[in-house]
Amino acid sequence: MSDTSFQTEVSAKAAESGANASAQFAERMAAAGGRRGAVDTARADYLASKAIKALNDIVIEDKVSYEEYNALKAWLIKVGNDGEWPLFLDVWLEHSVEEVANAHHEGSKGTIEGPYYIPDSPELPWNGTIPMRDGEPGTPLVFKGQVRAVDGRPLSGAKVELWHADNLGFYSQFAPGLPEWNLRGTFIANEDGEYEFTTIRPAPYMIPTDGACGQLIEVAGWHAWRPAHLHFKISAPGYDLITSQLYFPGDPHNEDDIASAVKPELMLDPHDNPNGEGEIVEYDFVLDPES
Ligand code: MBD
Ligand code: FE
Repeated sequence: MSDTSFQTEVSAKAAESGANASAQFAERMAAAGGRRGAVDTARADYLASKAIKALNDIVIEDKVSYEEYNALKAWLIKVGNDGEWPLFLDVWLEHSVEEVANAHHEGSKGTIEGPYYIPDSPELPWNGTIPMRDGEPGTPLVFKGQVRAVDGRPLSGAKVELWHADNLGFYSQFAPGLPEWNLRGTFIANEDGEYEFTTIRPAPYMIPTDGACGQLIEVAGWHAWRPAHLHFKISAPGYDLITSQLYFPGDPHNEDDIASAVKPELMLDPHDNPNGEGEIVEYDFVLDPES
């Protein structure tokens, strides 16, 4: 936590963060016993047939050429070689999966997890400071609020997991030169479900431009930006876990997030901290009973 070499991060490469994201995901799937049983034969037949037909329809309708077909083939191979399947799927597909999964929730809105979550971050008291380097660059941000159930009861001991990019837009364990748990922590709410902790305001995030996803963005004339965001997982026994992200007003990419993961309910309202150091913001989380 005393490393102040902020230079190494900027040499982050897609292949490295992609390989890390792919390995992390494989590890978590293996720990969960794999997911082969998650899709039965009838469902696999139905969904795979529908997906293949959708692609064939595009080829016929839009008269896709052999040049275009081979460009696609080369690009798909590159997505795998760069380890960017987690990035590609989480940026361009996960938002719809999240919408379907949480449509029934009456409590706080959530949004996508993205490729950079790491479970089991260090546990901290309800009012701690997230692990960060000495002199961590960025505006200090005090984040406070309460975890409640939809019936209004405070959820004592709820877990508030937070992870986010640093002031250059890099995530620990996915960019070189950062301490393992930098800007990752699990706060345990007090008896009244409250938390009040200090972190720093993250920078907007540009997805890696030197890999397959960056190549697609460039050839299609898109941009690679996500607005600055804080990632959360909020959980308490007997309640559905919420995966969320919170955003800052005025970010130029709140309206055109490459990952389509911004919702009006997820906008923060930070103010200058009366103690003169950075900003303070309040945000509560409301959990649905386990479904
Ligand atoms: C991120 O930080 C992120 O949150 C998502 C969804 C995709 C890529 C990078
Ligand atoms: Fe992110």
